[in-house]
Amino acid sequence: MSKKIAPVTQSDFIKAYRLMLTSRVLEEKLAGLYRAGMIKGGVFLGRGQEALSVSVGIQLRRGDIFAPLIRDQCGRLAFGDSVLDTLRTYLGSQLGSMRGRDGNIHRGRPRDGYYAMISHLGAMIPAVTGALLARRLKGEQGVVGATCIGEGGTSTGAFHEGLNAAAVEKLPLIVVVANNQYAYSTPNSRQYACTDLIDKAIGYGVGSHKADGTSLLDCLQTLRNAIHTAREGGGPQLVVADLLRLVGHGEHDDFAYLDPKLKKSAIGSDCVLSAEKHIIENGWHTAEELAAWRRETEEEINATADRVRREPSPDPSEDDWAALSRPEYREQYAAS
Ligand SMILES: Cc1ncc(C[n+]2csc(CCOP(=O)(O)OP(=O)(O)O)c2C)c(N)n1
Repeated sequence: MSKKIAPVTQSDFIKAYRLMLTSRVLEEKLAGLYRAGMIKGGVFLGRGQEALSVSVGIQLRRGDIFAPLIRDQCGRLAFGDSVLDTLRTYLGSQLGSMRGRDGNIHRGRPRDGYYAMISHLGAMIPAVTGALLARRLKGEQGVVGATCIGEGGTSTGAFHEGLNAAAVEKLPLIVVVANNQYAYSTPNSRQYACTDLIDKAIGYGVGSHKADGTSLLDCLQTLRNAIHTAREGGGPQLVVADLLRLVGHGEHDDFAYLDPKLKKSAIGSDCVLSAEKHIIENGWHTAEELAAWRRETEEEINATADRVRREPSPDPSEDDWAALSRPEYREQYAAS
């Protein structure tokens, strides 16, 4: 590889941690609003996956492609989504970029490289593979495309077809697998038979990177390496991070199937708390300062939610149901 990969600095770490904190507090708010009956549709949280998710979103550049999945609230914020637009989408505000039409997680800004997810597991891999091929055919260079998936999604045909095609074409695709031990209630022992998911990289002929999903430092450095390698022409890179989903599949799921041994194991630790420990132990900030950041974040998110709850909802009989891709909506969307 031509250029040296810079190590993660204190400032990189703190910037990523602040986004993790925002994401965590925002998701706690979303869970509360869901329980209070104020959110229609499902709420799927990324609690425990923030370190991995932020490490993808924050290290991509303008012009890159990011295709997040349901547990990537943190990566979305890191890639430029806002708390305001997130709350507008969940609360069905007509002023949000999805104009109150979305089922909470399919939001995106395709023209900024921020793709709206397709729910069918694995489908974003061929979508990003195709987009990268299109960019190559247009002569664009130096662009990478990253997409996230759970270990359950790696069992689909779309995962196989997309990754195989990207490997054959040597496209700059980064597939980030959050191995959170359960696909809904299906444990890993019923999901795949290889020893480690990362072994799949050998079969596809792509680069492989293993990360400790509970460690922000390790996730940042691993994703930095993977993104750099893909950008420099190394072809697709498979990143697998081991961690534990710290909540149910969605807020409707009580997670009664969780094996308590996993919760007590090393992968059961909370990446937000581990990042805070790292900051305090290195003497970068005190526990009091971190507590103040959390209070400020909570105040800001509560105020934004109160504002959004006063905004109008779409009126189904009055709404223009034309696609959001129409030029007039595109303009509004770009301005929001
Ligand atoms: C092709 C396909 N099959 C089934 C589903 C239903 N489904 C939605 S999420 C989910 C579990 C996903 O597990 P995993 O990929 O491990 O991601 P996690 O939810 O653990 O983050 C399933 C089975 C789907 N969306 N797409």
